[in-house]
Order: sequence, then C-alpha cells, then structure tokens
Amino acid sequence: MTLSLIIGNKNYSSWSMRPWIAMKATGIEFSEQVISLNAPDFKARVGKVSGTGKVPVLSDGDVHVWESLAIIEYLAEKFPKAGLWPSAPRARGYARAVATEMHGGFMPLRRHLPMNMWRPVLPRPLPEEVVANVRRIEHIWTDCRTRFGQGGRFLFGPFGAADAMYAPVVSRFHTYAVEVSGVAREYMTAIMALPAWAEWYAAAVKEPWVLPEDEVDWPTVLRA
Ligand SMILES: N[C@@H](CCC(=O)N[C@@H](CS)C(=O)NCC(=O)O)C(=O)O
Repeated sequence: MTLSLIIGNKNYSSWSMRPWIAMKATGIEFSEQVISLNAPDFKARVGKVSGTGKVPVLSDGDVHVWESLAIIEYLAEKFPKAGLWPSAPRARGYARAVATEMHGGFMPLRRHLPMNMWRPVLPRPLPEEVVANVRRIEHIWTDCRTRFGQGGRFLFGPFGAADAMYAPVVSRFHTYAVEVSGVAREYMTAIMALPAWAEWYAAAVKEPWVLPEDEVDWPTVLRA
C-alpha cells in the first residue's frame, strides 16, 4: 500500500515540508496531494483524516497520522533503514531534543519570517526576540555539526529527521538574508543542495495561490 501525504502550499507551508523532505531525501516512496491552505474545501477534505484539521497528514491504508513530528516518528519506525534518527543513543537523544525544540518553539521567528519560497532574497529587520531565536538555532546547528556531524554534511552526519525539522528554517534564513556564522552557513548550503530541496522549490514557485498573511511585503507580492 502506497503512503499518501496531504500537504499545503509548497510556497508557504513549512510544516508540510518537513515529512515531505524527510521521505524524499531518504528514498521513502509516497504519493502527495497539495491542497492550498485557502481552498474553500480545505477543512472538509483535510478534516476527514487529520485530527486537527491541519496539514501535513500521512495516510498509510487506514492509519492516519497528523503532526509533522509524529509523522516522522511513524516513518522512522516503519522504515528503520531510512536512518531518520541516529543509531547511537547519545546522538539520537540529542536529535530528538533539537527536533522537538523546533516543533514546539521559535514562535517569534515563525511569526516574523514566514516561509515564502518565491520571495527574492531580501533582508528584513529583526526584533530582539527573533534575533534570540536565530542565535539559538545557529548554536544548535553548529553544536550538532561539531559533535555529531562527522559522517556527512547534515546535523548528525547523513540527512535525518532533525534536518527535516529544520529545513524550512533554512528556507526562512535564506529568504530573509539572515546572517549566520560559517558552520551554520555551510549547513544551509548542504540542505539547499539536496535534490529534494530543488524539487520542492521548483513546484513552490509555480503555485498560483497567494496568501496575504504570509507575504511580509503585502500588498506587494515579490516573486523572484
Ligand atoms: N503542529 C502541526 C502544525 C500544523 C499546521 O499548523 N499546519 C498549517 C499549515 S503549515 C495548517 O494546516 N493550517 C491550516 C489551518 O490552520 O486551517 C504540525 O507539526 O504538523
């Protein structure tokens, strides 16, 4: 039975990107269905399978899993060879901690720098609480790369769940020209070099739907 993932707009839906890129980058096969967050029938369609009425939601036969991190956990159990979590307990504990920190935190950053893939790279002044989020994320990336990243270009070496959770943050930092130090910048380059990233990006910039609440230059819509 093929896995099926319902996601929102590739241009804007950062939560959708997380399980999508986790599956693409580790070779887990699935079919996708994109429903724009502003579609009139969004709630009716998504609500049939998602407890929260939100995307992303993964269906595996009659098993339906919503919440991005729960989906990634489901995938990690079903596809252990995908290596979504590091095999070493110390690294795995750390990876789960930073993934959960992303899932439950960084609200100022998420509000102020919405994911918007088609916006040209342009800086945006950052309030103090957003700068604090940026510095924490920069520390997480640098710390993970330094302690655990020897086996590859990602947080714990090979691409995994923690990278999937932070991929949309890479997009935000890129779009709003957020300055980060060398190790964090190299990490961003590695994420943006993934074929899965290119595939998501190519589809995102072609989407027709504009969501004013995620366009920080509104009423202007800047499209690269
Ligand atoms: N904590 C959830 C967040 C899901 C979420 O907020 N999804 C947004 C799109 S990025 C959504 O479905 N919004 C539509 C709505 O709230 O009606 C997760 O990790 O999946």
